[in-house]
Amino acid sequence: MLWNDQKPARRGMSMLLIGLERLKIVDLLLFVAAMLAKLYLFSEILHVANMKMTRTDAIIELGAILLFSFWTIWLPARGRILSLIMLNVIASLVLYADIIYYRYFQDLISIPVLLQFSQVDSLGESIGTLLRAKDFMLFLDWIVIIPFAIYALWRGRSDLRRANEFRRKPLVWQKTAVRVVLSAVVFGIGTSLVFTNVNEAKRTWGQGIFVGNWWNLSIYNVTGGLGFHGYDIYRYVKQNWLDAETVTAAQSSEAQNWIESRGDVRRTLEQDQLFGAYAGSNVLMVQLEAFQNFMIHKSIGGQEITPHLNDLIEQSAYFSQFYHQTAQGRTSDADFTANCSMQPVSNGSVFIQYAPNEFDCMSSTLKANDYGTTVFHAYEGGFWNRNTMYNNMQYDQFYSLKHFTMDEKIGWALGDKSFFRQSLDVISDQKQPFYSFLITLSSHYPFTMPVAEKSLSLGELDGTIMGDYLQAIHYVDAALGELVDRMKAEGLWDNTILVMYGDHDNSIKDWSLLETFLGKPLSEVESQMMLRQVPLLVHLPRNEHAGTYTEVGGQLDVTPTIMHLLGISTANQYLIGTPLLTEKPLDGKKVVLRNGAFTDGNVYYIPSTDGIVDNGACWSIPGNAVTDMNACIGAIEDSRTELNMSDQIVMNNLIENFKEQSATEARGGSNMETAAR
Ligand code: GP9
Ligand code: MN
Repeated sequence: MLWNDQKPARRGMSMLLIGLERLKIVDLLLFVAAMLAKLYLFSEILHVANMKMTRTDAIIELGAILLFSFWTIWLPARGRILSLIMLNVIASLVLYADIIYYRYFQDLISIPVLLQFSQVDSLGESIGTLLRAKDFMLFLDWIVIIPFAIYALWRGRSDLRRANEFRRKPLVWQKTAVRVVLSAVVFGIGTSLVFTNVNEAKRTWGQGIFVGNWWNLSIYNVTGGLGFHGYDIYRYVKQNWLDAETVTAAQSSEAQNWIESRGDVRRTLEQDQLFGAYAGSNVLMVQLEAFQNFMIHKSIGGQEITPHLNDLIEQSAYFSQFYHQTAQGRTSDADFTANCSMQPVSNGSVFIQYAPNEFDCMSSTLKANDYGTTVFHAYEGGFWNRNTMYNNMQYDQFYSLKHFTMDEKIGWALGDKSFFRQSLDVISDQKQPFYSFLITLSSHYPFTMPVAEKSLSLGELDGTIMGDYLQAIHYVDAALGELVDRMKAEGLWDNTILVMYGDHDNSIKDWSLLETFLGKPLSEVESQMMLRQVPLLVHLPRNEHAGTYTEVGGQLDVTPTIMHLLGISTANQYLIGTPLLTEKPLDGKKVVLRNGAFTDGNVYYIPSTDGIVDNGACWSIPGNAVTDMNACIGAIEDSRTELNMSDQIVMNNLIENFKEQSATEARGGSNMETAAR
């Protein structure tokens, strides 16, 4: 007999190997069972709120396992078994890495995260606190399969040869035919299990998840663990290779000249009186969730909706014609446009798709100018890929949900009053000067507030989504009042520039509710402007330069405005915006919105969805009527150029090239100088 001369352990291994080979794809079935168990365990260990594995999830996982492993059927027995073991080891390690990463970052590992290794590296020091004994269960099967793999590698070939010596061998074509048909069947089953269910989710409860791409966990919720990584690889390859358009040298230098001309505009403004008037001040900037400009100075049932902001406006520079410039990336776009002064991309979010790229954001510039830089947002750190993007934006520290004590639950997470209170506890101890960026959340759609915080009498808007919005804004306004009081109490009021702006519209689609609230019907241009306008307030030490500024501006102008006040030159930086707070407003200022709309304060161009210029409408703002297209035509061209140039730069990471080029030129210049001397 084959194993008469073997020790019992080796004999067992040998029998197992021969048994698996004789029973054909039993090894594949064992692999599927082990992987399913692991993925179930994975979902239990992660324990993400509202994401328990359902029957449909298990079916999708099963399909994904089949797609992951069907190709092993092409291989001869030993190769197939070893490949399945290899797949098991890879999948187990990836899932384990996900678990560790999730415990720290509340997200799953993706390729861009791996490429930006310094972020994963920050796990290093806290790794001990992230390990749990129960994680061992993920590797239980290794107790058998690892020694078995070693045996199969070492003795497998000769065992199988000896066992098969006296068996009738099928012809090569028979073997090939069986393998091709079987693998095609397994592949077909896997594809249909995954895609039928994922497409159903995309059509129903998961609409927009793959377009918005806002959180890896939301994608995992649809695709499962293996599916998420498959999708992540597809997303990366598509973006970086399949869809990647190469920029020619001519296009790159066109984009460089264009953006440098924006720097030239800012350079001329450096002669302005206000340039550097607040050098060395702290900067505290608050991005307000869904806070629209039409809330300011309004009352309902005799009560002011934003009494604290209305008071603060008296002491601040308030921009009443200020626009959000966001697209699908919503909150993350507002963050990007206001901090990095580039247009968002039209599909998806820069935070998700281009997080590792080079930008000249306020945080990195201020850090280079010896500021302490922190960002605060009381929600999961992985949402909108913030962990990765904030790392790239060079914040010293990101305070996400896990850093806060949940002592006031409102809407998605922590109430803004507690959020400000706890953030100020950190800020007041920070080294100065600092840049602190706070992102609120309580007024997020659908504006669910606890009864105790609903203090407005709403009349006919009671019980409507607009009514809920007003209650939420009223609460946020009170929270802002507390923030100001606290800044005064901490001695920060007179050495800090306080900036506030709304991130985007409130997502209420029913215009009639807005008309009811305003008590008048709105023309198309009025509704478009109302939808896009958010407030911008800049409070300066000693209430200086307070007043209402009616010149147009947008989120891309926020960083240039603050840098101007601090006297930090952005003339050589790659930013699109221009300072809004200057002694004399800039001539011909325009705000370009991502959908191709623009305004200069006199006209407002509403583009048509087909992109044909003439199908859009050029509105006169003072006339509240459509006017001759000639009043818009030149600026439409400029707006399109702005969007194209910004896309070229953002999507091809051109800022990195521009900087390398100027560094080389500078080196060349100094070499020539040395040679001349
Ligand atoms: C969550 C918050 C909400 O972190 O940013 O994002 P939104 O849905 O408004 O884009
Ligand atoms: Mn938002």
